[in-house]
Amino acid sequence: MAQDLVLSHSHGAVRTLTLNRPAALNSFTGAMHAQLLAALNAAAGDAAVRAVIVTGAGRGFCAGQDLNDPDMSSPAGAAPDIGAVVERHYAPLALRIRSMPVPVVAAVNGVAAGAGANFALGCDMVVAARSAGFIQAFSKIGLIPDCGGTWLLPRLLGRARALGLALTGDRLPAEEAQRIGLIWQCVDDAALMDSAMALATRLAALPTKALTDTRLALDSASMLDYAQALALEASQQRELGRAHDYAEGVAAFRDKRAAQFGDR
Ligand code: T3D
Repeated sequence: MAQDLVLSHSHGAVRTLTLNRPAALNSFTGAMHAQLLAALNAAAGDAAVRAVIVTGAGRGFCAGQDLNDPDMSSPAGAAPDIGAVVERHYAPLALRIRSMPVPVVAAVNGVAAGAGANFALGCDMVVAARSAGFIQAFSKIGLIPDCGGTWLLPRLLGRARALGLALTGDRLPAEEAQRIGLIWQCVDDAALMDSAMALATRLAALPTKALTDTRLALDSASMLDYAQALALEASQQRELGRAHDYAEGVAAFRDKRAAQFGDR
């Protein structure tokens, strides 16, 4: 029987996906990639799911590529085609996270290194345990940041800090990551999962389509000029304004009651 390399658990409208290779700090193998993508697709396709948490089993979040994974190696003697690994696994993962129809919260329970760091940073909100740290480990093995790192890091931090972290591969503690705006929140280790669940539950009760459209608008705006961004805002508002959630939000405001959002 195939090993459960990604555990899936639902609590109300929140689906928690746990990377489950703790002995290797949840580093990515081809098999774990396949299970993670399947679990994300299942959450995306389930109308009962309105927020997703990703986290790691054991003391680490994810140490990036499993550097011992035989699935990733090339035929004996051939130079490895790491570009193919990125195309086959990391690009689809990064794009899947960014196109999820529900918000995704990363609960970073321990070290997040290499592609593991950028997998977390690609999520919509990142909550990290105080003992966790983020490491752009790529330069230490002769690679560049992948899994979206080259796009995400300068946007989140500016060029100087992005380049500094990527060149040195130094560990950035969670507290510092919060201070410089790389992540949403750093919390005490014991409070991590409760904090992530409270945040995901709060997001799950909000108008999902508006949340994911907000992600799309912000990501798109960084590549648009001002007039184009305004045009995109108008087009998205036009669509959202015709949807149930907007009517419900306004009605709830007028009736002084809690809104019951349902669009996805
Ligand atoms: O094909 C491709 O390569 C393309 C894709 C590239 C994307 C990438 O992610 S490249 C970056 C790959 N990741 C790394 O280079 C990180 C390697 N790991 C580390 O530097 C350290 O393990 C950490 C800084 C993350 C944590 O250090 P520490 O001291 O807390 O733990 P440790 O003792 O090093 O690791 C614990 C165990 O996990 C250990 O196994 P053992 O000796 O107890 O049996 C270690 O070998 C294993 N482990 C950690 N990271 C990986 C790993 N095993 C395989 N691959 C790993 N990446």
